Amino acid sequence: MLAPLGLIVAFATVLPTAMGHYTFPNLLYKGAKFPDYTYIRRTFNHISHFPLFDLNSTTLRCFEDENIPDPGTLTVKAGDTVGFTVDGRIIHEGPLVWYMARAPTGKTASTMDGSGPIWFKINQTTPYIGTTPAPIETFKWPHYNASEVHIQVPKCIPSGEYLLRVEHIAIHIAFMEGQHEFFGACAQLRVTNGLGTGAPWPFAQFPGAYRTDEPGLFLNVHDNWVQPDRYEVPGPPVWTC
Ligand SMILES: [Cu+2]
Repeated sequence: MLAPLGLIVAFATVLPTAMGHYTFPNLLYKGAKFPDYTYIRRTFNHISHFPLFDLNSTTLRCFEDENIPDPGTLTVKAGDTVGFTVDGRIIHEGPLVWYMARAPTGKTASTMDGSGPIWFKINQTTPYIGTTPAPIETFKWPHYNASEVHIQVPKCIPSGEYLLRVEHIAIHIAFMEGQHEFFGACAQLRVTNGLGTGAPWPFAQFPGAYRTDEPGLFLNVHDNWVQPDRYEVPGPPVWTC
């Protein structure tokens, strides 16, 4: 299936992974950088930096470690921008995807478990075509090599307690089904000043939102990949105010 050049490119891309992957340990807000896993649920890979492969795992919800202490909930205003640091930088090709989920009745950002169809997508990135002719450079991803990522909390959501979920999907070896790599984390937010005029939709659940054989997770992005403009980011469409 693979041309020799594709194989070489693929392995060249895989090599840096032995040096480590990436996590999202610090929340950034209004110029502050909070300590590791403050307002962010500590992730299962906080030491190993390993990716998550299993799309049927409940770990996909927040990449959460077992028996974590409550990291606390940060109060922000709707419309504010918050960020996550990337420990290790985003060293793989793939989309950066953002979701939020409101705490169900009787739950808070710290007590909700992220189960059920409660997640709405607020942003995602798509590749753009580069101008350099080298195979890897014929396409680019907006957050490749990023050490921080940022997102605006939608202005129109109702005030309330939410999880904010950041996810990077690495697809550099996704020419083999199931070899997508998922990285992510959830921040616990108390959103104030929400206009409440927007009704987020549609909702997804984890696990359940993704399939190993969908076009955005099972494809070869190497060897002069010709359709970056048609890349289909996994999951539901983005909802905006
Ligand atoms: Cu990797």
